[in-house]
Amino acid sequence: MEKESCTFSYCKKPEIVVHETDILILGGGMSACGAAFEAARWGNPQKMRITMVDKAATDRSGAVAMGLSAINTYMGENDPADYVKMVRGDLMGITREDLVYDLGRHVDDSVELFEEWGLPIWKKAADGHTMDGAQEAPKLSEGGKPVRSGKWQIMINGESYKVIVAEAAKVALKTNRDATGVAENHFERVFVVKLLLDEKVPNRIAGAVGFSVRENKIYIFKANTILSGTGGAVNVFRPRSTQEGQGRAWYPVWNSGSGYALGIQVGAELTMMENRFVPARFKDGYGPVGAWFLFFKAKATNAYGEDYCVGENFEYTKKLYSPYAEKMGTAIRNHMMMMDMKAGKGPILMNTHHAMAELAKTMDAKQIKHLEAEAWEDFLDMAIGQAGVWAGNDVEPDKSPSEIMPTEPYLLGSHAGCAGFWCSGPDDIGAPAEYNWGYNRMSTVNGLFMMGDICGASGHKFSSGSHAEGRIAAKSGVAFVLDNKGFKPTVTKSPDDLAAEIYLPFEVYEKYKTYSTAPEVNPYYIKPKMLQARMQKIADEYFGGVGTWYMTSATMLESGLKQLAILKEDAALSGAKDLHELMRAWENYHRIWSIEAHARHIQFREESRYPGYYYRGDFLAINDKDWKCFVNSKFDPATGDWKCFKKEYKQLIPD
Ligand code: SFD
Ligand code: AMP
Repeated sequence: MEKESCTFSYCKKPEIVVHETDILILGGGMSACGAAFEAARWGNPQKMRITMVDKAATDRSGAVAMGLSAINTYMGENDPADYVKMVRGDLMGITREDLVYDLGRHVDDSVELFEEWGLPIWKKAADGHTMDGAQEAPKLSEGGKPVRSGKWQIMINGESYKVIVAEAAKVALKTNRDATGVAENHFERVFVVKLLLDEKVPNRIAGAVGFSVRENKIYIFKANTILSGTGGAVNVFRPRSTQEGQGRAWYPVWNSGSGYALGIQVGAELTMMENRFVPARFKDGYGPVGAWFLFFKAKATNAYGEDYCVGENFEYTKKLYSPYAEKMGTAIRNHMMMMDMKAGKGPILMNTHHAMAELAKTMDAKQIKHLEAEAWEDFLDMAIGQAGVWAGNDVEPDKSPSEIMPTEPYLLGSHAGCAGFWCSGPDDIGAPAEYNWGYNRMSTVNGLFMMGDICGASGHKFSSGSHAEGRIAAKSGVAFVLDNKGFKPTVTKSPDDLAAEIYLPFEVYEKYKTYSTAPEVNPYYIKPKMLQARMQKIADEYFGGVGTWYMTSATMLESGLKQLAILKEDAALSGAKDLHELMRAWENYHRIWSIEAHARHIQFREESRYPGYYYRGDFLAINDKDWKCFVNSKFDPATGDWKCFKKEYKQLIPD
């Protein structure tokens, strides 16, 4: 089909805003809010201009939009070296221990700030009983003891978690406006479409372009450095939910792979993109299980009341996945759950009723009532839909068990997954030169930093760690700007050309919309909803989604990648009828880049490193001899080539 271009003959030309800044923070989630706070702290005295751009409203954007009921990374009495051991064990032996250690030694400072800013954190009373955040107790920074659900996790009343963290970021951005006299430096509801490389200095970031999802405006940001915290990729695989329920997934549906796509397209090196996260979740509402396993001490069993992580299942698992099976990490637990489901022993049940009966043994009536409220609040704080599913199905957690099952796969690097970019680490903990070639958290593109979900090979940061990582990146970003003070970004592509590229789906739609009677079906364009369905079907059926029980192979990947190449061509013919669909069109485009990277990495790694997340049917076991290494890749923006290669793994923290 003919290549379409936008000459604004059919759609209206948008207003074009050019904004210059020293530091450009992309995203407004946990890492970006941490970055704004820290960048202002170091940048304000230097009169550095700091700008944040979020596709949504920062108060409720990103994964923490609904709130959370636990902070999953708080060191407290623990040693960061033990944290590294836990992360290494959970991520099947391969992790960037320098990045993980660095995060461990900084994360508590962020958690203490959250409390300072008003987040209620549960505390242990002197007699050992639990006090929720409403009760008066010393702060963590004053020696208050948090209520631990697990070794690393602490309980919070977190419905307003994101609003609290966003407020601190917004205040920081305001202090930067005051320090620099800039009129506006916080752009909400602006979707970033692509990054711009400098046209004079090779491999050097120069800016980003995006569009308002509310007004007819294009934004061109020119920057000395960019800190990207634009999150992971959700809805790349066909979700388990169908029809109107498709708006529900565990991870946030609005994190659409921008984080990956923006960096890939300018040639930033990726690491461990073969990894994904398949969480076990309460069925249909996607309610998290951690609080139930760790805090309420509930046990999950098959339909016959049997523990699926012991006996024959475990013996078989050890044969293929030792010595990692013994760590009983997230992927391995999933794997054994799937074994029972495939053997017809489902549904898998979380025995909430047994757990609550056990806890109630030592409680009076009032305390039992409180316990019931906490069980509901666990979901009301972070997965409200799950509370709806319970209410709609007459489930009383103290009386009956609830079904759990593995979800569709998500790409992320801050929860129990590690897909992301290869970033430089700290220079003071003995890491090899390949791990530390520049500024902390800088990608292989000069001036482009990665944080949170997209800083790779360093999972288990969660909300608090992502915030802390944003702060680490921002401090390095400030140093980078100071060291490159004279830099003037060179972007020769005209603002009109950039606007035409972004608005192409409008032009295509307006040009052809009368060629058919139903605007959803047209030979000249594809609407975002249909394109997304096609992408999800390819990912699900060829790259190991729920439809194949997470199974794929060299031949399946090859076929799927062929289909994806055709889909990518068709994506250039996306049609959008309004700003919302324009965003959907570009989100899809970002998702396609993310899933392509994922498939290419799985294709390269000839083993099944993450059973329970995905399987290579042609290499079903783990093969440490050949594959105890990182798989990295790089797309070359000049030639369009994409290369995968091995990178050596070095253990820095002894067992
Ligand atoms: O229970 C663009 N997470 C949990 N962390 C915890 O500490 N405790 C928990 O209890 C956690 N659980 C949990 C969690 C997440 C979710 C969804 C649920 C439950 C239901 C994980 C954390 O939330 C996660 O680790 C961090 O939030 C990751 O931080 P970061 O900064 O990497 O991503 P983000 O916060 O999602 O923010 C992304 C931002 O980017 C914006 N954005 N902006 C402009 N242009 C574009 N093209 C953009 N694309 C994206 C977004 O708007 C957003 O602001 S539990 O399951 O374990
Ligand atoms: P989740 O709610 O599943 O996202 O988990 C929240 C936290 O609890 C994360 O730190 C998980 O790694 C941890 N977690 C969840 N389930 C278990 C389990 N069965 N055993 C140990 N840790 C768990």
